[in-house]
Amino acid sequence: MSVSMQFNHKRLQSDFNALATIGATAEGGVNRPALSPAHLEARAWYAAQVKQAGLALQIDGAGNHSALLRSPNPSAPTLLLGSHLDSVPEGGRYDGALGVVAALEVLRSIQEAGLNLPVHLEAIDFTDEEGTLVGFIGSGALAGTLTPGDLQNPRGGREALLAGLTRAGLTEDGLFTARRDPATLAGYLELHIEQGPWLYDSGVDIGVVSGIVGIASFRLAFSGRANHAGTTPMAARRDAGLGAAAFILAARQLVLDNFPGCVANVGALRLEPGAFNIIPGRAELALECRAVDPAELDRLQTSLLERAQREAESFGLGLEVSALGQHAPAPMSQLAQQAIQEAAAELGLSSQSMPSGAGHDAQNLAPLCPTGMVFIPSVDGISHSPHETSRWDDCINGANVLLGAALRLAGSSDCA
Ligand code: HGY
Ligand code: MN
Ligand code: MN
Repeated sequence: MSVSMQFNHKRLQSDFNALATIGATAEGGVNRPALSPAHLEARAWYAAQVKQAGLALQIDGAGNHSALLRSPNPSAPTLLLGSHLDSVPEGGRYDGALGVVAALEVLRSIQEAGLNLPVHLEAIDFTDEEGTLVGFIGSGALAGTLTPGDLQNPRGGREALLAGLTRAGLTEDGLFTARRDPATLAGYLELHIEQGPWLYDSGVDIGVVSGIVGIASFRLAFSGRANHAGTTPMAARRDAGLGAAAFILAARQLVLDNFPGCVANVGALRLEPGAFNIIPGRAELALECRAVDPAELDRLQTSLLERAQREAESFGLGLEVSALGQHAPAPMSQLAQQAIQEAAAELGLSSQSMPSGAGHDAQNLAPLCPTGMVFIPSVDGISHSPHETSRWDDCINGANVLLGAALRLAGSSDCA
């Protein structure tokens, strides 16, 4: 059987469009934070698609939803394909969703072709990839890297986590039953939009991901003294907002000057009590920093936290730092990269090896089994925005490459 099967493009597009209506926003994106009603609605939709396709549905203790196409060999390992149906708040339609519907389409196409593989195929939707609750709950639970400690002070807050688990019918203890024995895994492949400008600007069709960035998250709280905004002399203030503002600017300059290729972001800032006429006594900010190299990620976060302390002292402020989770950088497997590159070449598509500045579930799977990611161009590099979009031809290319790479990784031999 040739490994360059094609598949039902129309069905993929109708799935994608149907999914994009769930949690749709007026601006053209989606709002499906992990375990929110919209996210659970998307999962129910996915489950219905799986059943309609005559595939087995599996939901594990971490809420990961999977379609299964079993090999005739019951003791065969499982090749995982997939991504995530949750989104960032006010996000885009492609991030995660494309990878899940493409993975399902690969299973349906192989099933309809009557191809028997030496592996079970599983199209999985991972829980909380975006970290609006914890970050990588589903893939971390499956990989055995999620710990009870991760659930105590998560970046989305413990209350939101417990509410989400309850809404989804999940329990903290149940999350840890999702762990898989790595010996049962033949590999993991994920199709994803690049979420940056490189492929789109360079005109390359396919990105073959070489490695995924490491991510460290912190909550910083600058504390000063709330006071009257009108009667307190400017020189006598302990304004927590000044410490936070000075740190945000200093963090940007520190990364630009000393950490080429790394990033830092303050994605949320809250001033308390938060009134026009009160000097903010407290300023809380959400800090995230990323680096491809583990040692550099350590140096980066140390430098940022030292700088935060200096800014706090310069404005007479206190500083509390809460570490909210860290995900190690992960190299992709040579085997998977080669399968992706060959599948692209066979389809006459240009491809280029490239790192991922975005985090992905694949970084949890990489230490367990041969893991790879297929990137397609993001128009103008926009993502985590309702204006995130990709050309549909690129989506088809990506799904075809996912199919070809899956057949290669699965040994592509008919084992009937
Ligand atoms: O945040 C990220 O990098 C990914 O989109 N979850
Ligand atoms: Mn994603
Ligand atoms: Mn994302």
